[in-house]
Amino acid sequence: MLNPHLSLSSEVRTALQENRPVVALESTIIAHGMPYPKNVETALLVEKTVRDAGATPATCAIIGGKLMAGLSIAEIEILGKEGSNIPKASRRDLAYLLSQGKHGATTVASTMIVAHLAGIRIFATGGIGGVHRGATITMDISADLQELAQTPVAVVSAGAKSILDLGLTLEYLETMGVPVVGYRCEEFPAFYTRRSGFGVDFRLDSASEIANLLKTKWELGLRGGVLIANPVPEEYQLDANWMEKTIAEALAEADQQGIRGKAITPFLLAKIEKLTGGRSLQTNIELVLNNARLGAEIAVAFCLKQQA
Ligand code: PSU
Ligand code: MN
Repeated sequence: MLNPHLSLSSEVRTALQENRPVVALESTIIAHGMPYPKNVETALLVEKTVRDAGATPATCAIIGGKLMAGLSIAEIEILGKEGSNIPKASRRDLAYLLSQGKHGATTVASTMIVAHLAGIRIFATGGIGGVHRGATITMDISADLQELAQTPVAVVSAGAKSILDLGLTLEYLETMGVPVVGYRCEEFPAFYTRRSGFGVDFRLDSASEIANLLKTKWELGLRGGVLIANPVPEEYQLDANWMEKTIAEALAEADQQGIRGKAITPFLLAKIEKLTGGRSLQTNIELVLNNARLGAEIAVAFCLKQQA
């Protein structure tokens, strides 16, 4: 029985019924993470990438008070065009937006919730939220981390941006029992760059081994997800020192303007894009496509193992 608040596109419903691989995708990245029309173009290209790799894409959002897995092109257009007019919806926002019949752009946390309700195990995105720099004072820790601790969905990301405190983010995940798997890498990637100076917990070099780890974790009845770190392809990574300077400048400006809470990540993303003359956006797009590809490969491998 499907949850009464959830609605699946016919493509997603059929794929799930036939036990075919499905990859969940988020929508905060569309409404708050990239400018129009690049956001819509990218969202559609990400869906195509998932399809080309043999899985069905399920872009998630809240439309008119319904949790959606699988959006029409028109719905993706609305999210992209309306941008920041669409509320950024994390776990705490769901009940309000649904009960008011509103739209919402789902974060990593809430996309995991939608995926889980729909029966989707694999989710690909750009970067996850984490423990912010200065969190010892602000207590700004993304709800994405708690979600990884409790909801059984694997999240493929290019690590996390160094707008966050990556060391504390990894400590938090360890405390919560969330395995951090590096796909063909030993270091946790820092989104725009392949390296961060922090190690992953385990390196795995194939989608099949990752699918095996997921199956094993969930067979054990261990709750929560797995974070799969997939570094941005070499040719698209940005210079680490330049990014560190740029991020410091963006953080200083956010501080000056008193930007806080859920507004901070979108603010920093837009600022970094401006400061890098759009190069951060190009890298962002490429790493999302790269994650969509790996997400689909893992979903295909996971499906095979479920049927074996
Ligand atoms: N990191 C990015 N791009 C994004 C986000 C994070 O590089 O678009 C979005 C994701 O949706 C993530 C959310 O779940 O920001 C985290 O926001 P917060 O820190 O407010 O929980
Ligand atoms: Mn936050």
